[in-house]
Amino acid sequence: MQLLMTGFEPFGGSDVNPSALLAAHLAREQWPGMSVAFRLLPVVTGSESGSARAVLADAIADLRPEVVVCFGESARATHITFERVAVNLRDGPVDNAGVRCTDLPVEEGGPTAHFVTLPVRRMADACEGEGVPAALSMSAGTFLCNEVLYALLSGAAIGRWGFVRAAGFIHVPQLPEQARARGGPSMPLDHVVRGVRASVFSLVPPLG
Ligand code: PCA
Repeated sequence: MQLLMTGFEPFGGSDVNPSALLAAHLAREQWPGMSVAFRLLPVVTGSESGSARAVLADAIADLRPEVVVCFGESARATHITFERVAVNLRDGPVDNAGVRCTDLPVEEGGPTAHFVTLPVRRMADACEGEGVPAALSMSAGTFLCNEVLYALLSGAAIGRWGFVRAAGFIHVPQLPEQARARGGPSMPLDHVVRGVRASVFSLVPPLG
């Protein structure tokens, strides 16, 4: 099974993004029965060259993964947060290219929402089984994580990426060092890695 993991570059004045550290770390590990690749996504909205969506689309075309798991940071998250849905709305803070979207769709004329196709409950249970708090979420927000998830699910749904059998998004809490600088909840990276590793491992044996 070919699995693609993505994380985002730092944004919002931080010099680190735990989602990239996590995904890069996991992609370096040995995964029996799986081939795992990592790509870093820019925090850039839109679909033009250099955007998160364009980098993700290139990676998917290149690797032809059966499973895609994207990771992002949420400064509000207290748990490893398994997103269940993406909505057709871009309304967020300024991205790393200085662009802010207000009241824009991800895809003009696209459906209101797409459901994630990863077995999120099984994955969250596996995370909890490692003693790492997990939660299912009904909103990935309206910034770039939601945008990337919407585009990913849309591409898989319309058969652009017919080989993608399951795709989804996991938000992870900020790191303790980030929380010390700006407040809010946090989780040490080794806990995040342990919980998410178990979640991803629960995808083997293969998806039903
Ligand atoms: N989190 C942001 C975008 C990049 C990231 O790691 C979000 O939740 O949309």
